[in-house]
Amino acid sequence: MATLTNLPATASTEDIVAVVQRDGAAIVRDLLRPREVDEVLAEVRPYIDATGEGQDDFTGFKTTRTGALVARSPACRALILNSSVLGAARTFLAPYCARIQLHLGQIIRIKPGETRQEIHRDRWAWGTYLKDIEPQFNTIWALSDFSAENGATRVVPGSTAWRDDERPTADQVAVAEMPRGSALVYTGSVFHGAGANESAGDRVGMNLTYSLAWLRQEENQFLSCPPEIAKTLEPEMQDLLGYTLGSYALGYYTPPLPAGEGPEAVAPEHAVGRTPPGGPLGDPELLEWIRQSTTMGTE
Ligand SMILES: O=C(O)CCC(=O)C(=O)O
Ligand SMILES: [Fe+2]
Repeated sequence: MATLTNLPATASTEDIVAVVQRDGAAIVRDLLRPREVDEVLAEVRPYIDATGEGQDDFTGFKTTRTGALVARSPACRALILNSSVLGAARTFLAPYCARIQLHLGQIIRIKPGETRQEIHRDRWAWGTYLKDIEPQFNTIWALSDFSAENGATRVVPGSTAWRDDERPTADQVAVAEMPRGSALVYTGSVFHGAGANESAGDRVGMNLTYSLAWLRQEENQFLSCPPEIAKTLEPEMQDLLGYTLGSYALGYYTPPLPAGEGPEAVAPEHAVGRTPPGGPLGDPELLEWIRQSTTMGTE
């Protein structure tokens, strides 16, 4: 049986990134105190209770998935901004992008009787086009204990560079058993899947994932957290939602106002009442960097 490296809550960003680069996944134990887990659950419980089960075997016929966590829950926002995990996401994805974004936020409750989810890569959300870059850094925060019996995530350490059509043997699969308040961190490329719940209680996890800001988000954050709500949040969260450029000119918009009544191209910060750094299309230094790292502009 394969195993996952367990790191203490005091692990540095570099420690987390080093294990994730080597194995594709790690457990960071006891990041949250019991009271903090209780606060998260108190805020999201009404939404979880009102969420219906999945409609196919991938999302799980006995699994509920609850979203819009940024708009709905300040305690969830604090987890999204957790400095060691977000720091690890930024460091890990830095070779492939100028900025990262929140890709999705979802509470996954696996009820008793649920069967195993198919082993997969989360990067398949974008199909199999992306080959040589790592698009994603993921977390599942344990809001209940995670055990082999109640459906702890099953992960294949070391599978990051496997072909898309490879599948693990039973002894290559590790079970992410961890106490509530811990987090499984894993890449978009590592093979994994939710376990079967053969216990009498729910397994509850919060899946928070980050991706390169030049890719489309799995959970559309502009619809799950529209500008009226995003305006009330801290700038770092606004940026993670996508209310900032993903690169030079990437993500600008034009407010659809009558002729002459509004600006033309503006950066997304405009929608949340902020003045972006650089011009409306972003930092001119970034344009220069693009010029220098490509042959753009040479005849
Ligand atoms: O809930 C889990 O343990 C994993 C779920 C998962 O991997 C997914 O839905 O993509
Ligand atoms: Fe997954």
